[in-house]
Amino acid sequence: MMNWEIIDTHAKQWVKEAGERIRSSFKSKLNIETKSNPNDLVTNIDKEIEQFFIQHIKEVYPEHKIMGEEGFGDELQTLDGVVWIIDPIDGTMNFIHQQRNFAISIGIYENGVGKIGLIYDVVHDELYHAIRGEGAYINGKPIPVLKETPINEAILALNATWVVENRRIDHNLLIPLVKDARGTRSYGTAALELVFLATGRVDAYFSMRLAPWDVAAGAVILEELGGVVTNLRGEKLDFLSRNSLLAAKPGLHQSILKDYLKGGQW
Ligand code: 2AM
Ligand code: CA
Ligand code: CA
Ligand code: CA
Repeated sequence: MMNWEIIDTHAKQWVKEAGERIRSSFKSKLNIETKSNPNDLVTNIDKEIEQFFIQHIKEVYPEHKIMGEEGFGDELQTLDGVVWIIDPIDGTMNFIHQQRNFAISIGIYENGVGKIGLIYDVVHDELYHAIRGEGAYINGKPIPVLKETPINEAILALNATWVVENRRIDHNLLIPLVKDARGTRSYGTAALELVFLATGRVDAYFSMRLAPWDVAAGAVILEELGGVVTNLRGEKLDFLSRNSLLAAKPGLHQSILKDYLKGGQW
């Protein structure tokens, strides 16, 4: 039997320490590089923090596997065993431009099933956290389970780029959804958007394309509270590839799928 409490204690300790390193980095000059395009950014801190986690995990849990955004982890073909899915800084653009609205995100999975989710809002010193079957917490305080919200009272988190004309997607189907919702918000960090949903600050979050490390931790936290996390076709996510995402309060998830997204090419 895996002792998730002990793994969780280690993970929390490392996340806090990594957060402290990130806060200290605000004093020094960042080294910024681009990845797939001029707006896809990475810094020396993203890389350092990922390496920091890998070093600790490998030392204490040599048999665990690691999937990290910046590529210092293992090359995984399966999710067999225990896999740490790590985004050292989710919201790198915000980190660089705003020094806020970013988070550390760590999901710990066993044979593809989410066991632990940790999302640390470094600047606000807020740690969102769940162990499967034990509820979800913010700085140790239980988060209440989610209540249903109808679409006309819902705040949707989404990135505006998905609603403008885009050959890859059925953006026309999103227009009625955005019109019917009470409001929209865009935070530029999937991990925090998922915990804002977990705490009821938004009611649904969707994206056309996210990587496993953007969602792995948030999915564990949300599902503990009755939230529903699927792709835009309503299917289970595949944590070995990129997925679209619809995460929402329980009734709202079903109605967005049925009343707005059904039949779309996602
Ligand atoms: P990142 O900051 O870790 O890269 C921004 O809306 C959200 O999408 C962030 O969570 C961001 O994570 C993620 N993101 C940014 N660029 C992306 C890309 N090229 N592919 C997939 N996800 C991306
Ligand atoms: Ca990135
Ligand atoms: Ca990310
Ligand atoms: Ca990242």
